[in-house]
Amino acid sequence: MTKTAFITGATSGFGKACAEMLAEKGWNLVLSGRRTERLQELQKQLNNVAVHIAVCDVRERKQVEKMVLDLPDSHKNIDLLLNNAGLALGLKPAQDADLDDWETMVDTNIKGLMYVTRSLLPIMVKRGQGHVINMGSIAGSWPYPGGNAYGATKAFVEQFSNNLRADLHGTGIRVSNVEPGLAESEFSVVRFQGDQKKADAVYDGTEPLTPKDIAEIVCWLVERPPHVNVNRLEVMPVCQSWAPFAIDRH
Ligand code: NDP
Ligand code: 8X3
Repeated sequence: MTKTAFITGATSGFGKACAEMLAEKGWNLVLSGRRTERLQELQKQLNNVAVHIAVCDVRERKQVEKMVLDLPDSHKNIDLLLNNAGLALGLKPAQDADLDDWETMVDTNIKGLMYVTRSLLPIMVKRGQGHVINMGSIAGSWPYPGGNAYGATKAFVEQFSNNLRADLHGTGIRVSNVEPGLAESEFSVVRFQGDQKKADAVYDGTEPLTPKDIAEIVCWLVERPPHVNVNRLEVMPVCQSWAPFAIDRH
């Protein structure tokens, strides 16, 4: 039987790559994001499967609720919810950071993810099957200078994922948190407010993860047998690891 995936943040990066890979595997798709044209282009591109477009700003609770209510019967039975929409804004230390940026990250990465999850879960629970895959980050476990509110939102995603597992005990629904490190997408262009040069510098001289790497991981997770739940999966490119603790010497 054909399966259906609901992907937030499908207009770019990880979300788009996951849509492409799941379509190759024959999944029907609900593709969500704010940029309508990109969703339409992707729908045209993925013409081997049934794609429903759901234009939505995940920060808007009413829009999210309507998006779920408006799902056509053909796309109501969600087997995979990929909570991927998210962003980082800025890299300034906390004392200089823009509070509006912090609010946008909280509204998108935390509240948006909660709205989508809460709206779709009853459908999944009723069916007694499904998989929620949340897009966390290494930033949720490992602090770095300038990571401040972004890292904290991803720590929320990790703990929310664990708590979802506890609540969904006995329902048959799986929950996984994917925690990628350095990966090249539009992430850094967004973080640096459109400054492509600054964004490119993040990846200069490195071999970062690609959206395709993440899509392969998402597909692997969802293709595990139904009795197997991977709770969290942290992945970095080989070029990335940890640094020593910073010590301020006088
Ligand atoms: P991209 O910037 O390429 O993609 C982000 C996606 O999120 C876009 O499709 C965007 O769609 C969507 N999005 C952002 N804000 C909203 C909103 N308010 N409402 C709806 N959709 C929104 O970045 P990535 O693919 O790299 O990021 C995907 C996820 O992975 C994010 O949660 C990010 O935090 C996480 N991540 C990224 C890493 C990286 O290094 N790239 C590493 C670890 C985690 P649109 O603008 O059309 O609305
Ligand atoms: C994105 C990875 O290290 O830029 O979540 O925070 S990092």
